Amino acid sequence: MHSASKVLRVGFSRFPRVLSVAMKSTNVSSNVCSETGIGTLMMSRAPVNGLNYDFLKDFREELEKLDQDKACKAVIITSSVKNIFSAGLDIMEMVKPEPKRLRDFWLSLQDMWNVLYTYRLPTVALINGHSPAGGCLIASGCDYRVMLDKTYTIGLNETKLGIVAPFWSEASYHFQPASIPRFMDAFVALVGTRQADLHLQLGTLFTPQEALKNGLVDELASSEEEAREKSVAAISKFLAVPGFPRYMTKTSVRSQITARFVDGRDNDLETFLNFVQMPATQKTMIKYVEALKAKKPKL
Ligand code: CO8
Repeated sequence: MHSASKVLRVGFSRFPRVLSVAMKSTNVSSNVCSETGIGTLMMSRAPVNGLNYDFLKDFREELEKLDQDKACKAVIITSSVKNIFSAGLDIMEMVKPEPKRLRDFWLSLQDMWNVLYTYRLPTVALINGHSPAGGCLIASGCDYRVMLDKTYTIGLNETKLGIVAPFWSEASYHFQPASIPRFMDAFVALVGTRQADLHLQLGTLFTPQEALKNGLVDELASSEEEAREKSVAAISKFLAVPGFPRYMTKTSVRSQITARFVDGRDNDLETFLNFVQMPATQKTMIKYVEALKAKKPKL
């Protein structure tokens, strides 16, 4: 019997037997279900799964570990933090940064992204909470997205933070635009150029219904259990296709984006370092953090 049929036949028990558990840090953990061969990568950095250096490194390492686990056939990425998938980059990494740490931080984001976007196994983002900015980036890097239809939001809201949009537009002006990798490329690939143009400028955070309409997510679910079932069903479809041609096709469709990323990542790093350390950027970010702590940002 084909492995995909096996997954369908076994179904997804609410309490599946866990074949292997990799628990290295409290940030990110992973396990593989012995019945389905489905790996789960769990993000658990309270309070908001902020992507700091350690989290990004752990995330990449857990992904690589699952890839090397022969029992693992596909990966679901989700969160154990209530109402939060991920709030994106940990802004504190960029406020009054120490230069070496800042460099390592951005390199860890690039590395994580590179592994996720070119991942050999099928990946599904089970978006069970808010997913702004870097949270949306993680979801966009997967092959399929199932989102809980609750009062959550998802999107790239960087312009509203006043940081990344000036960064990328400044970058386009000052530093060879063609060679700059844009993490927003994956978002453009999902929602289309026109909608991306509009919503990246506006820093729109979509409701789940809007995200579905715009192609940013593939399915909605009314409960965590249903989201899990839909994620497993999506994986079964991926696994019904022979693995190598499926992976080669994924690689091929994403090749322009990944090539631009690989070619431009050094330039991207220097641009990021210059931008973040500019006094004006620091001023904006400090204000944003203050507003966040005072619960003022309007998402
Ligand atoms: N970084 C650091 N700390 C954060 C972040 C963050 N991204 N988000 C929230 N926090 C902190 C809060 O300040 C608060 O701290 P404290 O307890 O000390 O006051 C704590 O986490 C809990 O936050 P909330 O009380 O706000 O939690 P809620 O459950 O009420 O709200 C939200 C959750 C909706 C996620 C809310 O926290 C929020 O809106 N956060 C900001 C999200 C955001 O703007 N993220 C952008 C980060 S920049 C980024 O990711 C760039 C990505 C680049 C990708 C490329 C794009 C092109």
